[in-house]
Amino acid sequence: MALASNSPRASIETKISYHQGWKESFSVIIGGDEVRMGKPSPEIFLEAAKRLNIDPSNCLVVEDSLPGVMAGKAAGMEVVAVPSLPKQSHLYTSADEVINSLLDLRLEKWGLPSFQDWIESTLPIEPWYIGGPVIKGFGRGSKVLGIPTANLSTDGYSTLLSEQPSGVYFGWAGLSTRGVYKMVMSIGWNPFFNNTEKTIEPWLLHDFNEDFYGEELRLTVVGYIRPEANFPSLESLVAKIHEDREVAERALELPLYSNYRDDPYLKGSLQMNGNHS
Ligand code: ADP
Ligand code: RBF
Ligand code: MG
Repeated sequence: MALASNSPRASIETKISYHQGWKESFSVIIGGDEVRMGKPSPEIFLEAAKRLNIDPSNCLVVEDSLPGVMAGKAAGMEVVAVPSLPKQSHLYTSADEVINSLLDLRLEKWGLPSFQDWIESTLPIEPWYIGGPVIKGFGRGSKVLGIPTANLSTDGYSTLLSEQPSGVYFGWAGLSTRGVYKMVMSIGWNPFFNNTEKTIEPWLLHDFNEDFYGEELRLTVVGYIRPEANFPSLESLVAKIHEDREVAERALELPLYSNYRDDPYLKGSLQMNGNHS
């Protein structure tokens, strides 16, 4: 595995030093100042292949930039593009595949050994936390899809939200006055409806007899299922979301995920306001 970047070698060294174990993951590291021409010239990738002692046609390039994709293709390599900006995938047509985030990198598609951490159609992630009062959404979850999603305000979470790839996730949901429930959610722009704002839409896997707008909702997000997608019909979108529900229901029984049901964060406001009901 090689790292080939247009950044000067010294900048790469500095940046990588903040990430433990990363430097050791690469057997070759090349900076832009170590070749005559940077990307989009194929030179840097050809040099990387040479130092790896691997034929360019046997290399897979993972790239976030357009010049990088061009360089990889010019080097005769296969290229997976992971655009760093959302909604830019249409610009990357020369790539062999465009994925939304590294969560969707499937090495087995390219004849490489697959990642071993996928389990029962889910990818465990470093848990992350988000909470706040339930706000009004577009009003179409229950009405149009028959799937209510308790939308969360994104106020104060803009950094977290911009760092989290869009997609379908699952975990545990705590409602301050009610309890802890399984949860499956989408984060993103809902391609089927093409929203302009990135939203967080958790579906709590429990039948409630009433709405709970304004109540404090806390989420512990523990796993990833799939990227957001567009669908040819409303029925196929609904069917897919029900499939997601089944995947989440099952996965959350695994100790790996079920342990987080007791995460103190989910009940935080209960303890903090001394409400023992
Ligand atoms: P909105 O567009 O305002 O989010 P929805 O049609 O998506 O409206 O309905 C979501 C609302 O339904 C939630 O805010 C909540 O008050 C209520 N609700 C009832 N049951 C559930 C559930 N199982 N999961 C999520 N929200 C639910
Ligand atoms: N919307 C999409 O446009 N594409 C999706 O792939 C998608 N997946 C979803 C998965 C789950 C588990 C949930 C709860 C919602 C999903 N939605 C998706 C969002 C759905 O469009 C949204 O909840 C409604 O538009 C209500 O605002
Ligand atoms: Mg909703």
